[in-house]
Amino acid sequence: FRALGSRRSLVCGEGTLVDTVRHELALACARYGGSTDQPHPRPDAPPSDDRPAAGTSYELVFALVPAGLLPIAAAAVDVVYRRRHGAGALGEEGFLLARHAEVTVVLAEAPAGLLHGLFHLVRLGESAFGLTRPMELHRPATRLRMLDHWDNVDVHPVMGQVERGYAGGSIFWQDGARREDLTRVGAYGRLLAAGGVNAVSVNNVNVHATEARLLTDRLGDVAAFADVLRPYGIRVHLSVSFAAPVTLGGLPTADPLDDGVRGWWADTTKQVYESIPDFGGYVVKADSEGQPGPFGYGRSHADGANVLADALAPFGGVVHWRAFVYNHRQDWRDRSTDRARAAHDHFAPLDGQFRDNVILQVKHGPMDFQPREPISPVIAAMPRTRLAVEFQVTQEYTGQQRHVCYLAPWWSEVLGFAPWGDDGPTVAAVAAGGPADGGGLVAVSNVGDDPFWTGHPLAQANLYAFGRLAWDPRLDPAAVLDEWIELTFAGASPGGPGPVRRALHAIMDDSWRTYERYTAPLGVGFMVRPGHHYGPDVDGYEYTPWGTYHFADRDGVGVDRTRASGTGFTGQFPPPWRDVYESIESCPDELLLFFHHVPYGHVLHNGSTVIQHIYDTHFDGVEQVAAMRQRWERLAGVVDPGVHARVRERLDEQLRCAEEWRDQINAYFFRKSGVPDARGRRIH
Ligand code: GCW
Repeated sequence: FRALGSRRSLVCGEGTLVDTVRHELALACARYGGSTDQPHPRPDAPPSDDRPAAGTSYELVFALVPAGLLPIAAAAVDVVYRRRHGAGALGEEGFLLARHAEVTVVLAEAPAGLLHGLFHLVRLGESAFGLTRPMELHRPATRLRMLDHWDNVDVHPVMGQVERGYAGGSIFWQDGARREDLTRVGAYGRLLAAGGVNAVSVNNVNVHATEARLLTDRLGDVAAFADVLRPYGIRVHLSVSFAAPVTLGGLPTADPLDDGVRGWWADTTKQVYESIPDFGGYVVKADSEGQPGPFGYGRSHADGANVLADALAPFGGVVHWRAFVYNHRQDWRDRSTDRARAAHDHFAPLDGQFRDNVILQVKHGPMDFQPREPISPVIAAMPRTRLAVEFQVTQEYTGQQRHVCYLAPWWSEVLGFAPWGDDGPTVAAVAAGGPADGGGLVAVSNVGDDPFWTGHPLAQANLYAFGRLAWDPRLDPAAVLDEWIELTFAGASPGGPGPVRRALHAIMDDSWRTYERYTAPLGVGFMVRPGHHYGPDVDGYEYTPWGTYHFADRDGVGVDRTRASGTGFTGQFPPPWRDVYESIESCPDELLLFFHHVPYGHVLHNGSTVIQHIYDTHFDGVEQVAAMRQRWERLAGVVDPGVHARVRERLDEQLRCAEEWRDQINAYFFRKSGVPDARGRRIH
């Protein structure tokens, strides 16, 4: 904020979010000696000594157009902007940044645009005030950019308070009650807005008894969070139980086609909007992993989603209906059932049957947030449905915030993937929607009440990067990381951010691929300890009902998902991918074992055999972690000691765990195959 807070600024416009911009600038000015002003002080406002006298020339101006309140450069910029882009080009959240007559100007058509413009300037720092700057128009690629919390009010006996949470307890609740002091929730809103997120769902999609009541008698909790998040342009959403009409309403059924049930959802929703007029909507996990849903009444997921959508429609709310529906009581002996197929089998036939305010929330891969999967074919199968793509910022399968794993390169690859081939739209374009709004991007948050927010301090970069990529999926992950390093460490280290920047890029840029190297090979996935999902256990899930198998035997490994001889999953993709994945020759190496069962001697495109590739990547992965640790060591005394100590402790654990992965995976495949390492390294 130094570049902004040391200047003379003016903020024109009214509304909660404009007040936030003003407030942020005032704080920065108090710290860095600048001043901030507004054009028309209210008649009742006390005279202020530090108000610049009339005629002050401003260096920074924020204005809503067409407010045009002042004879400043805004008017000139405004003319140019309208000629080029037409009115309405900025939308609800966009902004225009220009340098005119030595004034940096941020213009927006709605208050949220000024807030996003403010944070953009914070990122730019001094360069926002350079002599020349071409005019820039910024608007988000997609309207809905949401984080889902898997927070419980109570501490769940198995999952803890935050399901798959690796950063302590919930920032929202403590000891079964809403936290009295919500300062941290407000700071969280500010943090999210700075990245570009504009919606938060506050509670776990597995809705337990206490949490179900957030919809009714505990709605006050949600309203309190909404009050604190609103000044940062963040709407609150709520996970609800499909069985609520029975469990909360006392009705005999939750059948979505029952009039009493429809009425209950309509009345209950009306009450929600009475307390929270800008409430975002509901999130629902139905008929999945034990959650109730429409199947219980012989109804479809469209019937289920639409009843909630109808209740929300009069108020402009949406329902995020999750597509994570599969048989979690599979028989491992049964080779015809394929969990990867499930979402497409259930949902693709329903395309066109959902209301406009239903958003089908699809995990980016067909399985479950593994470090490598193909994209979910559902993303390419429902042109008449609003789709949101779901990511997992919380590192359930990517090291649980004990391992450094910068996920933006992975998300960026997914978002840039073109399901219909290079000439067709990307995944990001599907989420953004065509002429009408798409469903946007959603991610599971990695935040808790940990003093560093995310357990592993470097995991903060994932939270930031999700927001930035949701705003603009074309951003380069390394550039986003650079922004995060600058915002987090600039000024905090005696030698300037240079050494920290170099070290963090070396540690983080490739850390997702490093993680991939020492864990399950070639896209086969899982091989984690059942239940908590941390650390290796090659056969941990092999004979369970969860549908996550690798089928390794003495001859080979991998899942045959071809149409020719396997589960037929490849056929759920449109061309060209249905054929690219079908053929062993064209299937990309990194997904080979996801799609094919191959012998250990099968030669990859990279020239190595499958077995030798397994050995090599596992030895390499561990060496890379050891190098990360050394680099971090050299930052002792350069970064804050508390941060240094925490990251060091985590890197020690990462190295220990990576060695365990290496040794178990290598030993397992050596024992199965009997093929020795061509380089004669030690395999246990
Ligand atoms: O990845 C799995 C997790 C569950 C989670 C589920 C989901 C909230 O292991 O803990 O439940 O996904 O996405 O619904």
